[in-house]
Amino acid sequence: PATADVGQARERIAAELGRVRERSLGLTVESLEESELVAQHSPLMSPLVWDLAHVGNYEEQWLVRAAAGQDALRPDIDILYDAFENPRSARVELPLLTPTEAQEYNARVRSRVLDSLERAPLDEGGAGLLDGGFVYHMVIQHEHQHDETMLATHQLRRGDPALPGVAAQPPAGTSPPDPSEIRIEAGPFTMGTTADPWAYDNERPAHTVDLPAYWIDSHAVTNAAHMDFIADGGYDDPRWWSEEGWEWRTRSGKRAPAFWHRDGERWLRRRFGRVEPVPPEEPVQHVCFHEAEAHARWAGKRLPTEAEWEKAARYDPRTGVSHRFPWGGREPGPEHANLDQRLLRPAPAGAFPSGGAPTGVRQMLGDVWEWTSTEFAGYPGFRAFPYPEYSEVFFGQGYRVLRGGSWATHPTAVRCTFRNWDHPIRRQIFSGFRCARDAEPV
Ligand code: AVJ
Ligand code: FE
Repeated sequence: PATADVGQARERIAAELGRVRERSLGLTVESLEESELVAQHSPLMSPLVWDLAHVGNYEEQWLVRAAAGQDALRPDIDILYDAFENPRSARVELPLLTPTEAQEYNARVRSRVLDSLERAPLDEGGAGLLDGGFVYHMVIQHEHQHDETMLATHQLRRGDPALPGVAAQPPAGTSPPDPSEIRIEAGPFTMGTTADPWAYDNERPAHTVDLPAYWIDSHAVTNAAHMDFIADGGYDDPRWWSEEGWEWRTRSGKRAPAFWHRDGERWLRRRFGRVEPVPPEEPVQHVCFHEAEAHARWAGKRLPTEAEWEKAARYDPRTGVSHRFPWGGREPGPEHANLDQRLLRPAPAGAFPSGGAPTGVRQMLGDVWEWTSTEFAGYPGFRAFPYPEYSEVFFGQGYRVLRGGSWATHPTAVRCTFRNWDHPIRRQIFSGFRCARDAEPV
């Protein structure tokens, strides 16, 4: 039976590798001219052609060299695509591969990978690179994460739309969220994971966390609620902001989420090159941690900790079991969550009743990444694997954890244990939030 399982695992890996590459090409060479691929659309982002060759170079380093033990194809370009050597703002100045060269390089790497996959011992025991297919999953997720980053670059670019426009159509089963808050009783739950062969080092190991009772919103904060915060003078009232947040607010001059602008009485937003009225029922998007925190305080609440977020998302109070997804163990489908770049926008609050958690919270996965109050750090017993530059070097640097993935996240790159992080001032990512508050003990 082990042999049949390994055969199936290889097929799944090959299929996922093919799917993610299709997406990367769709967001680059298939949607933009060469001049736009090599351009710097924002100092916050890489030129898209950098992301394209970077995912190929990462694949070469991990699957051709480390996993298959083969000689390097292009050791000379490692330095160009090293994210630590080159800050995003400087990548446009590098002697990068052209879009055509990048495509050819990626294809050469890929054919080596598919060859060696046939022989890869995926059932290898212990905690090796190949165990359970780990390093392949890591490479697939890495490319999907860059695809989401590429979409943030698309959102920042000016000019005619390059992506299809998508109308706001509430998915079937959408109804106003009710109740608006859920009480989670005090008690321990299992946070993180030890066994998941897709989990990054920062999700490990599984450990017990005991939380006091708290309330958490059943859905993410909507544009309507954020327009109320704005109308109530929230951006001009230092009472709601932390000292650091107020510093950001005054220095930046920002008074609304990114990509919003005022048109008389209305708020409009630019979405991938098209302007539309801000849809009131959608989760607010493109807010930074400081804006999320200020809004929550204005509402008489606070942001959840990441433990509170994870417990609400995956803990079943009836059985005491923590699940991989809010709805259980089944792979995410279109009925569960707004993932996978299907809608190209968040779905209204109250969508996806089939994707709810046993606690009653909705839309924990998909729609918008949710800021938490927690600073990114390692769990007790953390061990960097397979390299410290994925997570460990970001610990204790003031990054805040975001949870749950967005509409732009691929299903293989999110689960209830998945941890994302960013600087508290960043808002070009597909970020929103939900609120929480302490509960009075019963
Ligand atoms: C987990 C999204 C913060 O983009 O910086 C990509 C993912 N790491 N290449 C990032 C990542 C290496 C990472 N985030
Ligand atoms: Fe990367």
